Formats: sequence, C-alpha cells, structure tokens
Amino acid sequence: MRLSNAALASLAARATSEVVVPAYDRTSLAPGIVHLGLGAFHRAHQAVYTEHTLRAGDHRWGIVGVSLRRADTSEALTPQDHLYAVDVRDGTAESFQVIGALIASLVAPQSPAGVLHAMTDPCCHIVSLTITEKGYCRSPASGALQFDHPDIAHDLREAAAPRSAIGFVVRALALRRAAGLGPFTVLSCDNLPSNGDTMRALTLAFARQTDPVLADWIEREGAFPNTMVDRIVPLTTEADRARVAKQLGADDAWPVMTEPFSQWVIEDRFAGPRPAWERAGATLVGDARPYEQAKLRMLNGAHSALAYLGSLIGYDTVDQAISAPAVLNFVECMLRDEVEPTLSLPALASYRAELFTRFRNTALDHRLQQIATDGSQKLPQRWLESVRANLKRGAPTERLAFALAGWIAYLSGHDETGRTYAIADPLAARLTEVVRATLHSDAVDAVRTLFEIESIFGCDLRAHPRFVAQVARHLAAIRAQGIVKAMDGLYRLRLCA
Ligand code: CS2
Repeated sequence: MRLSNAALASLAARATSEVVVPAYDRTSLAPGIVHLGLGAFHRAHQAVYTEHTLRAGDHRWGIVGVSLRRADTSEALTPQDHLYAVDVRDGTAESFQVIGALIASLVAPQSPAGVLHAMTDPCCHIVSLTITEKGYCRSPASGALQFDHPDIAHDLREAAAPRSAIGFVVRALALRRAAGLGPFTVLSCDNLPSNGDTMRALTLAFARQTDPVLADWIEREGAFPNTMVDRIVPLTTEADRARVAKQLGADDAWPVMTEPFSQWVIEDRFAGPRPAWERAGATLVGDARPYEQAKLRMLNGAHSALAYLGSLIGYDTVDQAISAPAVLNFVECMLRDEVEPTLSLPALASYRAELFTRFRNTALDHRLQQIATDGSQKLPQRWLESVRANLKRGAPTERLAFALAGWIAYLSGHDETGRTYAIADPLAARLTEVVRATLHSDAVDAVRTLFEIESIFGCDLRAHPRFVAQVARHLAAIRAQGIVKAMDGLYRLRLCA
C-alpha cells in the first residue's frame, strides 16, 4: 500500500505514540505558505513546525512546495498526495510522524507561471526559502548580487518566466503590488549570515535594476526576518525507505531522516499574519543574528572541519570522524579557542558539548561528502569570519588555518587511503585547477594563488602574511605526513591543553 490520503484511515488505526499521522481535514488547508527549495531539510524542519499549528486547528498554513530545478521530489510525493514520513532517530529510539502540511508541489522550470500564481494568491502570506548558499547568486565574500550570474541575467531579461528565487520573489511582489495586495513575508531559512537582511539586499538590488518604484515599495512594506534554523538531515537511503515502510505499514517514496534535536529562531517582524510557530517550539526574538552567527561558526564550522579532515583520513560519516580522539580534540580546541571567543551568546561551552552529542548519533549515517559540497559558498561564513575576528584582535588562528589547509588538501580529489571522490562546488573547475597547478610547488604559492579568488577570500586575507604562512605550513605538513600526524604537530605548538 502506498502512502496517500486514502491510506490515512488504516494508518491511523495502527498509530501509536511512536507513529503519528494527521487527523485533521487536509481538504480545508489554505495555501498560506509557498516554499522555494522543496528539499529534505524543509520537510524535516519548517514543515514539522507548521504541522503542529495545523494540528492545533489553524488551517491557514498549508504549504505549496516549489522545486527550483529538479522534478524528483515532486514526482515522488505527488502520487502520495504529498504526504511523507519524518523518521526521527538516535541510537536508542525511533519515531515516525506523517506530515500533512505539504498540499501541493510545483517544479519551477515546468511551470514558472504556476509558481507565480501560487505566490500571488491572496491567501499566501509567507514565501520561505531553503535554496542553499549558492541559490542566492551572490558573491560569498562581499554578499553582492552577481548580475552576471546566468540565472540573474536571464531573469532580468525575462521577468515573466524567472529561474532564480530572487527573480520569482521580485516578479511575484510586482504582481501583488499591481493587484493591490500587500507583500508576503520573505523568510530565508538558509545557513547564511543575516539571511533575511541578505535576501532583502539582493531582492532590492534586483528590483532597483528593473523598477525603482517597486524597489521603494518593497523597501517600505516588505519584511525579511532573519532566522536561525538547525536540524541535521542526512540523505535518505534505500535502507531508510524499507524501515519506514515496515514501521508505517505503507510505502513512502521519499521519507526524510532526522535527529530528535530541532531549533528555529525567528525575528518576529512579519508583513502579515504568521503561524504560531512558537507553540511548536520555535523561538521568536527581536534579533536572531547572534544565534545565527553562533550556529554557523560552531555547528556548521565544526561540520565543515569534520567533512574535509575526516574525509581525507578516510572516514565516511560524521559519527565515525568525531569518534577519532585526534579529530574530536582538534575540533574541540578549534571551537573553544578560536571560535567561541568571537561570539556574543552566553553558555557556549554547553552548546559545544551538546553539538558533540548530536554528532555522535550513529543512527543518522550522516555522510561527510554531503557536508563537503559547495565549500566555496560555505567557508566564508563558517570559518573566515572567525579568522577575521581573531586577526583583528591578535588572537590565535592556528586551527582555523589548519582546517583551511585541510580543505585545500581535500580539493586534490583523493583521500589518504587512495580513494577518489568528485569535488561538488560551483567553483570546482577553478579550485581544482589551482590545486593541480600548484601541487608540486611550494605550499605558500598554492595558498597565495587560492587566496586570489576574491569571491571566497575577499581581498583582505591575502594581506595577512602571518595567516598565509600558517595555512601554508599546515598544508605542507598535511601533504608530507597526513592529517593525523600533522595534527600531532599542533600539540607541539602547545596550543591545546
Ligand atoms: C551541514 C548542514 O551540509 C552541511 O553543510 O553543515 O546542512 C547542517 O547539517 C545543518 O545546518 C544543521 O542544522
């Protein structure tokens, strides 16, 4: 039996405290949210919070999910009436929740007009986004909109059939204004610093280019709250599908896997109504940026270090890498000595301890290669902002420099056991070319050449000879001795107790 509305009654009969299914009337849901970027993260995070408000009786918040590129999620979920299971796992317990909040899915390249139609529906009050870092078509270092990005250039020419999230948002806001409707709230849920402010600046830059009056209206009436989102969501495997089918008693073509932990901090400034997400555990605040910064630099910063250093050693998953004492110690010292001092939130030591407990979750099978993707888009906010803060204060940067050297070594495309892997990154061609061309030259040359890539490193970091020399020294050590021995060298520097 396939998961579907028709199957819900028999699933409800089997429901337990570990298997929860929607009991409300799904036909009464209004399309209050359009979500751009219908990936596993959204389905395991924001959709779960929204499900809570639907179960509590506020039926204004059905979600229309939009895939901006691929049709696979929509094709998997449409035959099952967009129902899917969230499988929450740690080493000791497992629970399943069938989510009913997703009411439709659209594939933007197949129907840009359909997407714009959903975004201009008077019921739609929120357009949320999980489009990943590269979906913002911005320079990761400066944050400026890349007007020469193919999708942005296209959307400036063909406004009625956009391709990028920014093109869709600006066009839909123009249509709403023309129809006498207010703007929707744009809710970025990506791992970017000041994600709402960032999206606002990009939206305004695009709108100014085409219609300054519209840009003024967005500036006046629009709302782009910053958010911090956190839940670890690994890729779904065939084994996961089989387990979910057995537990649920119905086949789900694309369930999502996740951990028990979930956090969502949202700035409470919306252009119109919003779901009472706080009743589902979200934290509504005046300023989400300190939370965002701490999460990006600590959780995501540690993740990227584990991804590159762990992959090079030959590990496959986060829990394997964090179980290696040398790796754990490295990441712990990096966070404690070089990241936490750059942050303003209190109680970071206990936050760090909680992160390591989450990373040790053996039931998640969270692949390092999944995290290793798109380093050029991720590292500026995950590592380089901490580096800059430390350089400014004359504070240590040794471990962040080591992690960066690890990334450069990772770009060679093979680990220390000889296994090869592909570099998945929008700048892959340029990065691998630099690394290949400088492989046999002095490590300082390799680092200097890489630091010339301004969209990642800006133009300030290459002007710090001490930092360049640090990265180069660690890169030379990693190349000569391997990660673990090179890490040992760090102890001789007496950096860590
Ligand atoms: C990860 C994040 O893939 C990655 O880059 O660091 O997706 C991470 O799992 C989430 O941000 C956790 O909230």
